[in-house]
Amino acid sequence: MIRFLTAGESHGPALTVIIEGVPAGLRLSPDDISIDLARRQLGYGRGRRMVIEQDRAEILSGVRRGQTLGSPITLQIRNKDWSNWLHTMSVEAEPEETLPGARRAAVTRPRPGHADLSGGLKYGRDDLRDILERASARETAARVAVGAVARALLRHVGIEVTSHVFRIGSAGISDPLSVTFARAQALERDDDTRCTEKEVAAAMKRVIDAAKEAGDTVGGAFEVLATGVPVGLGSYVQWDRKLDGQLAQALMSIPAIKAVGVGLGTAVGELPGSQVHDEIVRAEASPSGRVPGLSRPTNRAGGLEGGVTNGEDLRVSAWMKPISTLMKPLRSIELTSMTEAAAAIERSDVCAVPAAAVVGEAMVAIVLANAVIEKFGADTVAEIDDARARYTASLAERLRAR
Ligand code: EPS
Repeated sequence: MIRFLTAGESHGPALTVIIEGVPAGLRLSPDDISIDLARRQLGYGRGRRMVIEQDRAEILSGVRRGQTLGSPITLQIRNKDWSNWLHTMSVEAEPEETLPGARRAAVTRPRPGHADLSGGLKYGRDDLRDILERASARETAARVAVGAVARALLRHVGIEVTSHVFRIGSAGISDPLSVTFARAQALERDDDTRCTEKEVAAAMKRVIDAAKEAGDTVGGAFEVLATGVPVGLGSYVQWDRKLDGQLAQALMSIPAIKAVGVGLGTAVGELPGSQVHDEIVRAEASPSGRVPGLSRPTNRAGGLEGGVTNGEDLRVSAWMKPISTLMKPLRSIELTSMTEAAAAIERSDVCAVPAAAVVGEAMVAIVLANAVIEKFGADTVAEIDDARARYTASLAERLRAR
């Protein structure tokens, strides 16, 4: 099982992550990770921090001569911005006055929607900076690095993961399921909305511009797709082995995500069964999917039935709330005097949905990599290859034409 722990404050020296359980013999280079880190930094509506950073992961352990060793992999992403925060973020009780960086006042007016208030009360901190430094979505850079490692394993077994943004505020695509994997994957790496419809993308940018103009922020929704997923990952036999449940938890753990859907998502509550379920036909009639001899003319289930992959493309969506730092702040409380005051303003993004889609890809890749390991073995990629070949042969035999 792949486990990982991230550490690091948004304006501390670095983000660090230790990943355990990656099989030995997997090809991995720092460049594989940098590509995804760069994609996460993009997006129309991002703030000034992304101009400062150029995220790169150093591999400190677990990889030698281009291959994983089976031992824990340590990755470190340095925060370039740290040089401006040495005084504020000093670990010393009395930081030296010579340390560079602004002398920042304590944050004492919690932002509605952020972890500021509940985190400050939970951990007994008077300066809410102690909360926001770790609650910041900066931490998702570390997760994207883990996702890149998971993606390397998935690629090895023929699974690709991509994403597209289908809503930003009032602008959106009405039928996200109509966007094929190939269409989403064909988006340019530096596409700044990750929306596949040109006109909708332009409308999304207008929505973001208007929010910025108004001192407001805007949320949206994205879909993560995986293709080449074998039938039989996950299980229905126990609640915590259901892959849809694991995917929902993984996506909901991304900051600001408030809802997750699989396939049709919430529409399943409005439609009759005949318009929700995907018929099973002989492959000759409608070739698709990865079950030999069988096919599905539709994929409303998003590739999951009973918490188990069914061979169709995996399709999971997530809805993100608007970021909680508003340049025209909402009402809040000055905690030092318990009087009403406008919420604090921190440097922030107007919209981070395209970046969240890249984080979504990472979280889905991590869950899928674990499911692959659970089904096919965990020590070496050679063992995984052997187990996959046996499974594929047994499926072909079981479903051969009679
Ligand atoms: C982020 C880095 C942060 C924020 C953003 C995400 O950097 P800074 O606080 O220095 O501007 O831009 O986080 C938030 C919007 C938030 O509310 O936490 C990043 O690397 O993605």
